[in-house]
Amino acid sequence: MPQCLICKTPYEPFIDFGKMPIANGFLTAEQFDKEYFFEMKVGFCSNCKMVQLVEQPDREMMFHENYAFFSSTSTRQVQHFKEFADLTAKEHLTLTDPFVVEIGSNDGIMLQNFADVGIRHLGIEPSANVAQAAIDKGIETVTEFFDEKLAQTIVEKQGQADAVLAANVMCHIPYLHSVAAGIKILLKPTGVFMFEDPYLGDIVEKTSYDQIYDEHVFFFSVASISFLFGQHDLEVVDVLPQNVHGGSMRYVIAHKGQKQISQAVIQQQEKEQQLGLHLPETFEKLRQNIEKSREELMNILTDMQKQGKRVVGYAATSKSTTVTNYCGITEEMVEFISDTTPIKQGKFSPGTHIPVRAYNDFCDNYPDYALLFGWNHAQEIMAKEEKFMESGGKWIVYVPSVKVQE
Ligand code: DWN
Ligand code: SAH
Repeated sequence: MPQCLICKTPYEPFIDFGKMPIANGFLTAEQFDKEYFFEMKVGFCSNCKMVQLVEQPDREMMFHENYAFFSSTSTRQVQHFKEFADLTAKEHLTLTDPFVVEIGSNDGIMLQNFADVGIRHLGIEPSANVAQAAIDKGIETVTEFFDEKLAQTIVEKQGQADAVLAANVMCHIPYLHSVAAGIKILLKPTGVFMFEDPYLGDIVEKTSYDQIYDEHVFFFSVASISFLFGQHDLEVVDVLPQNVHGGSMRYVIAHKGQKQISQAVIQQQEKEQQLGLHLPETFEKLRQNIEKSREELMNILTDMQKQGKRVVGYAATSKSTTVTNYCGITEEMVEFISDTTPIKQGKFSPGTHIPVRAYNDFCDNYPDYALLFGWNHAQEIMAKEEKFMESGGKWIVYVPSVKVQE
């Protein structure tokens, strides 16, 4: 039986997605026969309440010099991180010569805002190509994986931080005890660690199972995060729901006893009890909902195929790798996936080998249906695709439920 990565309690997985490739491993035809797969199973620890992948590929297989995700591909996300940075500066960088550190800083989408106004900052980003994109913009970045040892080095060279930030990266790191120990060392006595990740409550409520892929080893709740940081003499002092990536939660962590705990923390914990995030039955039900979602999506796609309709995937997201592989979506159903990221274009989708093409290929010859793999950016995407809809084009969506949408 696998053991919980946080508290070592043995647990039974509640779902097995079968063999999955590297979600961001977009590849050329010559690479097909060497493609790597792992068994993707997910479990719930009834002791510390952490939901987690049973097996995760080695970190160097996912985060390297050809990492395919560049954060700044979404204008909504650029705005979101500006707001996050502004709030941090206003509320937490009030002492003289403040220092802010970001874990998983990618192409500098957040740190740009501090660099622009001359605030002392440091990005920690192990994927060399996206780190270089940040460095090219004048953002201080080290190409390293964050852990306790690196935290010690940063403190020795640059001192402790007023604020440590992280977005969509904590859930990627299996060795979270080392990360929490590093935060304990890195934070000034009055400092805060603020991080956000897709929220387990939203995943359960919306059946957004495509948030599960190799990079996402954990699916957090206030309960599981409180347990983890509690073991390192740190505590959750505030939680703020975020309307990004289909529903995220921002957690504010401080040294124990340093800050007042907000009512929001208590209220969110009560909400989690109502949602049943502490009960194995909830995840049994989630498995059933995932299976139902797959069946409904495949019914639509096979129907379209029979009718000879053209379906094109919209955005070659990491999440789409889970959907295409788990459902068994083929090139016969989805002609190609359109994506704005140059490094993905001209390649094939991981596992299912559906061609990934430039955005212009979508615009130049609109399909009958667009399968919305970037559903978390629906607002931004719908706003710029009016012409597609005017041409009679319709959307196939699968979160929070499977449907065809005009
Ligand atoms: O946690 C993670 C999140 C933050 O980003 C990482 N593990 C990897 C990545 O996940 P994702 O690939 O599912 O992210 P997005 O932001 O849902 O999708 C980005 C992809 O969508 C890019 O390849 C660009 C593409 N895209 C597009 O083609 N047209 C995005 C938008 C907004 C568009 O209009
Ligand atoms: N913060 C950005 C990027 C999220 S993608 C955003 O929200 O858009 C996750 C990023 O975390 C990748 O760039 C990856 O290289 C990085 N990462 C993965 N493991 C890490 C670790 N141990 N320390 C720091 N960064 C890590």
